[in-house]
Amino acid sequence: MSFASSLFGGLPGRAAAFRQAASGLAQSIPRQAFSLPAVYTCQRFQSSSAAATATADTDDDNVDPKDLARLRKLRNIGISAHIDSGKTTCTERILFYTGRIKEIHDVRGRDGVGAKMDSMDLEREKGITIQSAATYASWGDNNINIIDTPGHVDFTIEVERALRVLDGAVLILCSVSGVQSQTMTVDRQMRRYGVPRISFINKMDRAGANPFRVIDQLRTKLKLPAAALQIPIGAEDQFRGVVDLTTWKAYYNEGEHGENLVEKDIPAELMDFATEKRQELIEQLADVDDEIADIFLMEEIPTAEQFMNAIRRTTLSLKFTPVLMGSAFKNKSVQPLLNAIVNYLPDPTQVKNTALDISNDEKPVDLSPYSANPFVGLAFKLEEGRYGQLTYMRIYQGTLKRGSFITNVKTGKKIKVPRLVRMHASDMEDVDELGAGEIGAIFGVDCASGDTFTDGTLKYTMTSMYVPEPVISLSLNPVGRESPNFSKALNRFQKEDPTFRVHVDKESKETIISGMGELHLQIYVERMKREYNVECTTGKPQVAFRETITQPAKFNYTHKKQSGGAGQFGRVIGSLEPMKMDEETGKDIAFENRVVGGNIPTNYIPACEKGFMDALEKGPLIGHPVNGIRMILDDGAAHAVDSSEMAFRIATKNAFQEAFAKGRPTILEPIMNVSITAPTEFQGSVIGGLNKRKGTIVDTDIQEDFFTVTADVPLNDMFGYSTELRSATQGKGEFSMEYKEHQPVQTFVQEQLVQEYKKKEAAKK
Ligand SMILES: Nc1nc2c(ncn2[C@@H]2O[C@H](COP(=O)(O)OP(=O)(O)OP(=O)(O)O)[C@@H](O)[C@H]2O)c(=O)[nH]1
Ligand SMILES: *[C@@H]1O[C@H](CO)[C@@H](O)[C@H](O)[C@H]1NC(C)=O
Ligand SMILES: *[C@@H]1O[C@H](CO)[C@@H](O)[C@H](O)[C@H]1NC(C)=O
Ligand SMILES: *[C@@H]1O[C@H](CO)[C@@H](O)[C@H](O)[C@H]1NC(C)=O
Ligand SMILES: *[C@@H]1O[C@H](CO)[C@@H](O)[C@H](O)[C@H]1NC(C)=O
Ligand SMILES: [Mg+2]
Repeated sequence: MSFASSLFGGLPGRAAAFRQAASGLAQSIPRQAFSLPAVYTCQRFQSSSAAATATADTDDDNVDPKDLARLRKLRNIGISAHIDSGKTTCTERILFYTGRIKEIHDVRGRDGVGAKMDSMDLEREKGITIQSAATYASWGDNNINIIDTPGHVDFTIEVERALRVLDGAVLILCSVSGVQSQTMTVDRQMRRYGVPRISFINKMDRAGANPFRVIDQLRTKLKLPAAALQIPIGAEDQFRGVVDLTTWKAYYNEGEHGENLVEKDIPAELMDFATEKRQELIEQLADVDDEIADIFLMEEIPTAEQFMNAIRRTTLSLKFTPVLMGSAFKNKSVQPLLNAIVNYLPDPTQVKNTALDISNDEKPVDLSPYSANPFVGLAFKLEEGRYGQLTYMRIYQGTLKRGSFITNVKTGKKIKVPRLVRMHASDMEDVDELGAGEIGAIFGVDCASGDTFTDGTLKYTMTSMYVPEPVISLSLNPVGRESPNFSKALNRFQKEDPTFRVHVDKESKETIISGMGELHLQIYVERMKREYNVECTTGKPQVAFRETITQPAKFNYTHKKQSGGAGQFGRVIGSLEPMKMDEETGKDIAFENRVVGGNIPTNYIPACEKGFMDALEKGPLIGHPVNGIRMILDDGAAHAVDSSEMAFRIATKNAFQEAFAKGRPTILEPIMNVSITAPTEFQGSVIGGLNKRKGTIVDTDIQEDFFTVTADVPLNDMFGYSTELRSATQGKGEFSMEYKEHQPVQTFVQEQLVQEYKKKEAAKK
């Protein structure tokens, strides 16, 4: 029986169709697909994707065959892509076709219910995803854990932590706007964690849909060897189904909800095009796979199974991404995506995960994803709920049982697992145990995001995830009576979201919140009001400026006070110099002590370093944090009676400020990578608008009726851009932006900022 030949036999009724789909699928997957040679195990957290040497399969010998069978049928996948590409809509269809939910509710649907995965009120109102949500479904006898992630870059940490713990991903693209700058961000995140992915071109029903242009962009913009496994039948609002180039059949969705996937012969008029695209697929695969290369050289056509095995091999080793297409909203061609998830994305045994063994000098150790091994799990996400903290956990090896004891490796604390659940968006289902490779959540356990848990016999920690720096901040003032809810809410948000920071300005005593963008902060302000009944007024959003110097400067500073009482004396001599970010440590500030001969007694050196840290907090120019500086302490002097830690701390701080002024100081501002897509008729006004906002155009690209322009624009000049773009393009333009780097502001801007700051400071006195 060839793959999918008996798929969807056309039995009446949805349930029957599901069963049929499921069993047909399960039988039709060739064995080999699930027993790939070890070399195809994909490597996580290594830069070279293809270099697969070690393998998680090494101890297969003593693995319980039942456990192995379970793992082979498990997929942990994430759905990520740029904003509004249809991730949540697609997940909703997946849940429906797998029988997980009984009816479909659309994002911004007219019924006002909202999609299952967008469970927060605010998400349903705004029609966007804010928090990633986890769920699970079964397709045939395969179990799939799914995390739907937000697309907006303000919530990028949600994507980051999902990709950290998932084995594979679906990259969704829009058939019209294609690869956008945010797609590139997601692509970088996927590469960072070495996640194999399949691509799904959604919205094939839209006017201007062109999947092959999108595939071109995958190749050129993302440098991804990609090829379509399907071609569309009908276009735009006539889009009816797909031709599968590997099985050489056509598939249509029939039934009220598109629940019957009907297999037919390829329409005659599409034969030529299908043949051409199949050849393209063979050529792309031949580039990255030896078996297909041989078949290609012999000018033969691979069988469906040869195709499938090659696509699986190359996808797992990150050499290829298969491209599928459909329209989630129109209930078209989602089932083939589910089949592809099972067929082409790895099971947990095919992903290598590494931990560091603390009891052995942090030596890397491979984790082995079987239930019989000692338990190792990573807490990757926290949520404060009605019943206490909900901790999402990925189980890397061993079994997590309700009532068992686990140890937090960082704190050494031993805790009992009071309640264990599987998540289904905001609902949960209690379970007694979760096996290796699973994703679930535990209740009522206090820990931090990124903590590793073990059964107590191992001292392993997993590497944590990448956390980007906040770029924007606001002052926040509660209205009316002081309520403990204000700080309660801020503490909770801070704990849940590492990209959200709170601090109190020492002088103004105002609470300052910082995060990844205006929307990010707005959402928290709104949640304070709804969930904690604390209404707040906010100050004007400020970009996260930084201060630095551009040339070295020396200091020789004496702090001296001898008027009555105990005197104070401390002298520090040395220099400041600009410092680039250290690639390894990620640090761009350093304090170096080169004092010899005890001119500053060693016990005062830490106080000097503290003085340096004090000075970094609030830069001399406009009171923003100082970065990119190394302070070198060469020499100094102390007094037998009058010197103290305090005296050296103050001396160093003042010395820093004195030298800073001589180091040609400059203000740095965040520069954003902005990408705009709109119909070509608006190109002039869009580019004019960017110029007004001090944008530097990096690239423009015209594809049929649409143009895409990429520009570097200071974040400080991007306030209110979405409104401007909407009116400049009659609502037809879309834009996305992400943080690129900090760059010096223009001289006149610096002068302006400094004047403003001086005025504000003077007003305080
Ligand atoms: N025409 C068309 N519209 C679609 C399709 N899929 C989704 N949409 C619409 O696109 C909009 C965004 O869909 P979502 O599913 O919320 O997109 P998302 O990727 O989850 O968005 P974020 O989570 O906010 O990043 C909604 O209005 C959907 O109805 C599709 O296949 N065709
Ligand atoms: C900025 O965007 C362009 C095009 O979208 C891309 O080529 C570039 O890599 C991006 N750079 C950064 C730092 O994000
Ligand atoms: C898709 O299926 C849902 C669920 O039954 C239905 O409400 C919706 O109208 C369908 N959409 C289309 C375009 O057929
Ligand atoms: C504080 O927040 C809780 C919800 O977390 C809410 O029930 C309570 O009413 C709030 N208290 C006040 C004084 O608003
Ligand atoms: C530092 O200043 C002191 C007093 O102002 C002076 O005696 C000393 O020579 C100076 N040292 C250096 C290295 O300039
Ligand atoms: Mg969404």
